[in-house]
Amino acid sequence: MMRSFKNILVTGGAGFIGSNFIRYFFNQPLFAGNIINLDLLTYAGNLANLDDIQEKYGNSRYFFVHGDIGNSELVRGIFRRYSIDTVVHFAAESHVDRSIRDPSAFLHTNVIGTQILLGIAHDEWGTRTDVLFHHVSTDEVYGSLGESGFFTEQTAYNPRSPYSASKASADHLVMAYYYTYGLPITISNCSNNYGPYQFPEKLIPLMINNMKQRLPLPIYGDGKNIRDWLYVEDHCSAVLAIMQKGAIGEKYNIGGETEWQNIRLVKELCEIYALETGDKPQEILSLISFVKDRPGHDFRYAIDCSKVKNKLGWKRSMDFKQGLERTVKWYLENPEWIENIISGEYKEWIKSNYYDRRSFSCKRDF
Ligand code: NAD
Ligand code: TDX
Repeated sequence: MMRSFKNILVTGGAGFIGSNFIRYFFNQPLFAGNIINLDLLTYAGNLANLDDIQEKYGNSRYFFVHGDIGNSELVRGIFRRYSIDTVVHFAAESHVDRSIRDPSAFLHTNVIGTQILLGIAHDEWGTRTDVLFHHVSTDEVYGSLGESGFFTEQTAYNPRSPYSASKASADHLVMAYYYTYGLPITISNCSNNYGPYQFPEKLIPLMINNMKQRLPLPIYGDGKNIRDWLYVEDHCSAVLAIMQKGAIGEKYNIGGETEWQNIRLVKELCEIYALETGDKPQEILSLISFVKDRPGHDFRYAIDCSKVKNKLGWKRSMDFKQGLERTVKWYLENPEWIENIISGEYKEWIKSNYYDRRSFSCKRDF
């Protein structure tokens, strides 16, 4: 059976994955639903990510509401005003380094905010079964792998950063609302995403932006940590497959089956960047700079995504190198997007260098 959706509340829809998801959804010719995007527009939220959607569907099928998922009066009002039948919950504080510096916003949004959304969905929906709460989570809840092995849906949770601890708490609350109150939920745990509109604090866009500005490319530790990469649209297609066909009360791992050491990835990015710009590869590669490691840096993430592939027929469609080329091109072709973001609060954040990075010397005075 294929589920259908009428009025979808997307939380965090002005962020990286949320905005890609909203665009992906409206590009599916078979979907006639409406989307209500609730976003607090923190430093990571950017309405410009959805200018095209606002222009095409604004106030007909797409509605933006500025606010906090932790504001229960606001959330309840949205459920009633728009007769919400589906929630896709992306809103979160999402950057591990920020969580190391100050976990409090992570608890507010990722834990309390998620509980408030769940509570209101339960209140407003009662025992309805034609509704769905899909929670978007991360593979980081499983902790850190050694050289071998994969995270499956049965892997025990072992979060090791304040970010992953907050996401793990949220996942547990979502399951608790299913077991205790029968709320119809699904959860996805995805590996590292990359692609257009990603905030330049995350590895790939940070490196591209630093290449442009001829700033050092900071590699934490020895660069041998491994991440499993997935193009953002492939994450969106997996979320949609789970919304349509996922079993209620179940979780699905999503991954790219594309494991790369950070140093190999950054070198590859340097080569692609040089090819696109005509710069000398050696000049870009020479920006690589090893810096103090992230505290508690998880060594390796690797996802076994056979459940979503076998049960729901999902598969990724983007080849990694092609996806990297497309991403580098997008950042080069959209300099004003980056310029707008690298102002205000983010500028202050870069200036203060996250945490102590004595070996990281900036060539440029911000
Ligand atoms: P992001 O930081 O780019 O976007 C988060 C969005 O949430 C922003 O628009 C922000 O304004 C909004 N937001 C933050 N606090 C809010 C609040 N209290 N109320 C309403 N809106 C709020 O994050 P992202 O990378 O797009 O990640 C989206 C989701 O996917 C997160 O839940 C994250 O944990 C999960 N995830 C991300 C990745 C990844 O690689 N980026 C991988 C797996 C899972
Ligand atoms: O400057 C850097 N140098 C560096 O070596 C940055 C920003 C990162 N790194 C390393 C740390 C990680 O091993 O690169 C890897 C990727 O780092 P991030 O982009 O910060 O991602 P990660 O910590 O793996 O978490 C991401 O994937 C899972 C997202 O930020 C999370 O929201 C998601 O849940």
